Amino acid sequence: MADLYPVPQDWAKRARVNAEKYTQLYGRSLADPGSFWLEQARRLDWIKRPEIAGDWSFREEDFRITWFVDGRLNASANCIDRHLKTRPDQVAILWEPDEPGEEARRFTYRQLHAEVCRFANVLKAQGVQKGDRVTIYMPMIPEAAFAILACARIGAIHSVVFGGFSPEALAGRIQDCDSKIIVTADEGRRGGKRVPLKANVDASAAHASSLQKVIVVRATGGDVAMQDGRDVWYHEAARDVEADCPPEPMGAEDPLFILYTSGSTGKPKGVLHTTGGYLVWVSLTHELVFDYKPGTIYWCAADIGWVTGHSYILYGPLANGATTVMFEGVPNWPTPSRIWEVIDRHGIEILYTAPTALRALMREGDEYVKRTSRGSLKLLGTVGEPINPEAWRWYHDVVGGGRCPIVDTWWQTETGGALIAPLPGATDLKPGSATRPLPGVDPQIVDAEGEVLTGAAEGNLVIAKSWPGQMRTVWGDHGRFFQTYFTTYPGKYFTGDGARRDEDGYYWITGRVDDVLNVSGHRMGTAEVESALVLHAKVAEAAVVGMPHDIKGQGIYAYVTLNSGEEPSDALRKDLVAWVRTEIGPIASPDVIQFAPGLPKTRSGKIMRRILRKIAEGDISNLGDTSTLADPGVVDDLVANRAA
Ligand code: 6R9
Repeated sequence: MADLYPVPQDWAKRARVNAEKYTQLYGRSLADPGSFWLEQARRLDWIKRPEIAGDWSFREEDFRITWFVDGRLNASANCIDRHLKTRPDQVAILWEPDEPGEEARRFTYRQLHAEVCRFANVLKAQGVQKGDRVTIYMPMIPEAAFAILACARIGAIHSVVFGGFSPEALAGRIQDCDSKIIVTADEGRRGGKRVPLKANVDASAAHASSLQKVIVVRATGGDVAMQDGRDVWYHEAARDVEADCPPEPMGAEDPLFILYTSGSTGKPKGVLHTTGGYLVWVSLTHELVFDYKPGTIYWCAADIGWVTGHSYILYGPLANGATTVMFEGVPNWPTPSRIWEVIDRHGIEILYTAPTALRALMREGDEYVKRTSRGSLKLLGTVGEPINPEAWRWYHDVVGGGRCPIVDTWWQTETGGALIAPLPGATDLKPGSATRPLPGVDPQIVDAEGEVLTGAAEGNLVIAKSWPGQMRTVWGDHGRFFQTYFTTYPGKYFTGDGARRDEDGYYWITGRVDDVLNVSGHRMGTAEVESALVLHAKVAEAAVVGMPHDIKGQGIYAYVTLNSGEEPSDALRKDLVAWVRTEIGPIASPDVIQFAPGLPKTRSGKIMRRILRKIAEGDISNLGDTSTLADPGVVDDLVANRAA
């Protein structure tokens, strides 16, 4: 067992949970979930404390998932108001701007309360009511947090759309949840560049007929067009509203937010999370996994537009009375030292980031790290994709100076918060393994037939029992929710991931087993990229697969068949890449486009992706059985014209 990093002794002594306590907590959580979860629910402030814990079934005949259903609470009151008694003057949100020379902004819990109340009153004044969907399309500025928490305060359902998504992608997400109002900014800033958010909203409006109001936060002062009767400057509207806004009492199962994520079909799913279970889950997991003690300066370097930003920049940390850092910029601007400089500047103790960022910074050499102190760091975390052991060791040895445990947290938009992750005071670490399940999580490895494999095994990862942070439905399509997650292995939640469990019971996530790509930790459905490509006037057909990529983890490899009469060219290749960027956003840019006169299809017309994946990976010696193809000849052409 050479590659084992035992729990450091001081961690075992000081942490909230040591190995013995973990075993006991985990055991109780599965043996007596009712009392375990009602006890855990006490970590929140309830208007009415629940007496019912989980009530769920993953079977078709009585399919249901509820947690704490008789409880009442408000998420924003839990993240703000209850800290006003204990830590009103502690910094809640510490904002680091894109420009390194610019001053950081700090909001204490008292100030956060005032800002969120004001934002909530502006939303109300614009007609937003409990249950309405509010789209939030914002840069990483404090107002994004205020808008999110303001929705929670008045019981509106927020749907945050990542600021890097295109007008088309934004329109689809506004329309799908029938959102009448959007909160945006004039522009965003990232790595010294401007992002035209308001102009993107204007462009999306033509395809989003539900949209009636646009609230615009002035962030850069850039010039934007304002449409009379539709567009409202936030700073103007905020002048006319009252300073206080009492939190709306919500049922535990009332929706808190929708977040769109890619699945294996073309249309992103609106993942719905509710209030009580989600908040219990993110608060508990944030406390356990980061061994969080209130006041510790903590930085989750995700974007607020992804679930990691929702759960571990905002809801989890704020529920726990944290000082949470929000960073407007990017890791490699103006230099690859930026992250480490921000850590030194603010005395950050916990850093939570993605393997893709680490790989990109690792490539620049150790000098950029070593010229900074990082003496404040105590704990490191990763999320978003499997971390390769090499990047893990670099993070541990170079970034953390060998002192800081790494918590590799496996989870999904659907799971609300981490499900498999080490606890720094309890779990010996193995580089590349997310280690063991958190309390209440019952993972299983099943084979293709659904047979549960025991002991050391590799197969598909399912979760056998509900946990409070589980998504409750796909917005507007409950049938799709059941169909997507509970029919592959009846009675179990199917994650879409493959995993291996070793002889010590440690889990090693091997990646997606469905048609979902993970590009730089961002989920992308192959079908979404394909639909974008075939919208192009010259494209007849497209098939997209993942390919190994040093920095991004996975890159996008697209096979494109042109309409007859159209000629392949480098110019067209560039045009298609630009096309996908405008249709979806820069994160979906294909890395490779191979023009293909034909795609390998079965006689029933199904594209054989297995073959396309192998060619993209360059593994052409072993293409497997091609005899079932309608025209085996196309494979020779694909191999001969490999583009990578
Ligand atoms: C939180 C988040 C979910 C997919 C998931 C898996 C991959 C996330 C991981 C990981 C290995 C980890 N993933 N964390 N794989 N180790 N620590 O990323 O949510 O964007 O929905 O992506 O990401 O494949 O299924 P989301």
